[in-house]
Amino acid sequence: MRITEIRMYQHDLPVKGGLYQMSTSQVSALDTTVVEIRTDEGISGFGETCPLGSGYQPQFAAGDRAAIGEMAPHLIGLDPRLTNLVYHRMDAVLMGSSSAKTAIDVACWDLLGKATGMPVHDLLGGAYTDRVLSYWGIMPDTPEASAAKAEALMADGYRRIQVKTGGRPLHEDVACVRAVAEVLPPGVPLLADANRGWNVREALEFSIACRDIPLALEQPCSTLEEHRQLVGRVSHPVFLDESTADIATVITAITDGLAQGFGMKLSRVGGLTKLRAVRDICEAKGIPSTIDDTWGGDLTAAATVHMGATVRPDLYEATWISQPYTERGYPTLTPEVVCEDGHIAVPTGPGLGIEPDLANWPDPVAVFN
Ligand code: 0XW
Ligand code: MG
Repeated sequence: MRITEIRMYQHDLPVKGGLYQMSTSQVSALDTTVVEIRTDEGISGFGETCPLGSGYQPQFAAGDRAAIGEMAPHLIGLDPRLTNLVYHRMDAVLMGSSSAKTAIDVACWDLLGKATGMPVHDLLGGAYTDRVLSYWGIMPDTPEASAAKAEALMADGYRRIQVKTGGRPLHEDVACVRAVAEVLPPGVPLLADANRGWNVREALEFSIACRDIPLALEQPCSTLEEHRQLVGRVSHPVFLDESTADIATVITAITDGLAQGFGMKLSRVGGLTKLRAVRDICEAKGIPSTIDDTWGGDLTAAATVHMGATVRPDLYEATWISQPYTERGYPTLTPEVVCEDGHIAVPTGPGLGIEPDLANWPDPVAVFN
């Protein structure tokens, strides 16, 4: 099988309710890029990359499209089923750009699955479950509203809660997290996710103020060096998210005791090929992790859910997908990947198990052949 053409599509995914807010950035619509890899055997594979605006990670949508355009001409003629070799070529052509590489890498896994008749979760070693747990990030609000939201989420079947913190006076974060903790049933994991919004002093103060609450701090500070200063000084486990840009950083974070868990994102580490390695390293070291992405439509959701289902259950935290937060996705011919009762069904068809409805999509923004 050979790659004959690569097409790139663009969609806008408006945020339900108009705004998604974190400590240091907010977005109202997400600009997503879908890659279609066409082959000489008449089948196509699809992948997607959808950064959370341009202020969340170094990657941004227009940059991703430029990066895909830089790499695509060099991939024509390769066998897409040989995912490591395709990756090697992408790395030879362009440094970094993990989120652009994700769209291409996932499309290759989709093709490998379609070519073999196997769903991606089987290619990744097999799924432990046919539906994965999801979780919800409660945006900054009053303690009363946050607690009410947490109660509603419990009634909806969610069993893991993030409270977004940072970007406001620390005592407000403490009050909110405390109010949410009070209404959560025992055993429901609670994370205070500052999305890099605190300095070291704030992270230490928050942890001291919440010492009696079982929770984890998710990406409290910005840099690895700041997180190094938290080791042995905070009362809570730390989950790293935005810092873990690649496999080497994941290894450092584990080895140096900087992270007791990860909020892991597909397009940050560079696709299923890289995330599979991260999954296996975490398993070897006994480190729990979520399997998420920054945003995206059904293709991204399918890719993360396939991978999430293959994480050893005692180390699997949950998979966040953007569907409950997105006004409208892009047309597909298969049922949408949706979160119901706080869980997401793992797609069963070959490859990603998602078929885009190309007849109802806009024309590609670029075609490479
Ligand atoms: C809750 N998320 C997975 C969605 C957004 O991408 C941010 C994020 C996080 O944990 O930071
Ligand atoms: Mg996070």
